[in-house]
Amino acid sequence: MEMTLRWYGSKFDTVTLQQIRQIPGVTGVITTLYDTQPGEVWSQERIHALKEEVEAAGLRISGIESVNIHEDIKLGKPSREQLIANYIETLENLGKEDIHMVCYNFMPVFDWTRTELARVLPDGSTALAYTQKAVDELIPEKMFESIAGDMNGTVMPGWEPERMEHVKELFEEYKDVTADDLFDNLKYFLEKIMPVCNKYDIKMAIHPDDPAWPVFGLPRIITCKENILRMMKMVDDPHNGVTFCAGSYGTNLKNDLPDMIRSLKGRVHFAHVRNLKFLDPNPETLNFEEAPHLSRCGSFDLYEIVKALHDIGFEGPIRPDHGRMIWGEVGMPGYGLYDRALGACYINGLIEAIEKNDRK
Ligand code: CS2
Ligand code: MN
Repeated sequence: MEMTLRWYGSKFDTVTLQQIRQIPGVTGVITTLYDTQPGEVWSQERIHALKEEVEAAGLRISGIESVNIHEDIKLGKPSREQLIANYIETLENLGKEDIHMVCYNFMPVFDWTRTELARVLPDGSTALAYTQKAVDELIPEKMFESIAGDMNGTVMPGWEPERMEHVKELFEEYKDVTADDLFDNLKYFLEKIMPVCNKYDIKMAIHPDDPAWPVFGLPRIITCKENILRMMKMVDDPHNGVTFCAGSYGTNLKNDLPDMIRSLKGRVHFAHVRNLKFLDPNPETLNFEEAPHLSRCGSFDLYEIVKALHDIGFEGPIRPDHGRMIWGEVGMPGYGLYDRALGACYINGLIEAIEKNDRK
């Protein structure tokens, strides 16, 4: 496994490549062209420039998170033809620049959903958190305004203001879209892009929906073992794979994370490791916060998660996921330097222990 950190580019990230380079064991970044819109073609020149910048800092681009999917593709509208053609061109340009892993998601309207970006934990740090009650009381169109105040002036992935301007119309468009429609539209998209993925050996890695169940009456399909295996079979090509995001699948307590990983042998192309702490697991009143990566600090056994990844022979990029804001750091909630650096070291420690045991 290759330890990486997510990096949003020098214009948008408060963390620098030079800082990332000093985290022991981190050799690559997972990055993106953060100022592109879904549907836009990424030019080879821009990808090349990004690559040079990363390499000049002694790191490499281990993959992209994300090349976002335009809503019309998820909705299956006629305009998807052109948008898919553009996506293929972007993949081609990434392939020519020797980039072989692309993370994306297929969530309608909203990307991940949290109800608090800065819940104060007992130790004084702050973390992202979720309470069902808050979601139930929220008018979806107001979701953006309600969290914008906590973004510390950053633009958070999935919560770009341009996207949020159209939330109301989008809800209207998704009114009659069922989960099966969404599966069909995903299949259509994947079948179109598989040839270019095969040509350049680009592994597509779908990120789970977060939280892993339908929200605000919108269908969500990448939520559990049954659905993800359905998707793998639907387009049975190793380039159609997954981002195993422990924190996202783990929002749904019915998901057995190590078991899911083991069922996805050969199809996990990217791993996100993070811990959640459930203060109340009752689905009606559900309340959890994002915890430090250590198993003893949260509800997941990270050793078992990393062990399952190791056992299925996963060799791709892995990264700590959201961290808390600690030691007074100000930045994009979930994406500060310090707590993620601790997370990377902890996960690398687990990998070392597992590999050592293997040799015995
Ligand atoms: C991520 C998602 O930051 C996060 O919460 O888990 O934004 C993720 O990057 C996208 O859904 C992947 O396309
Ligand atoms: Mn994730």
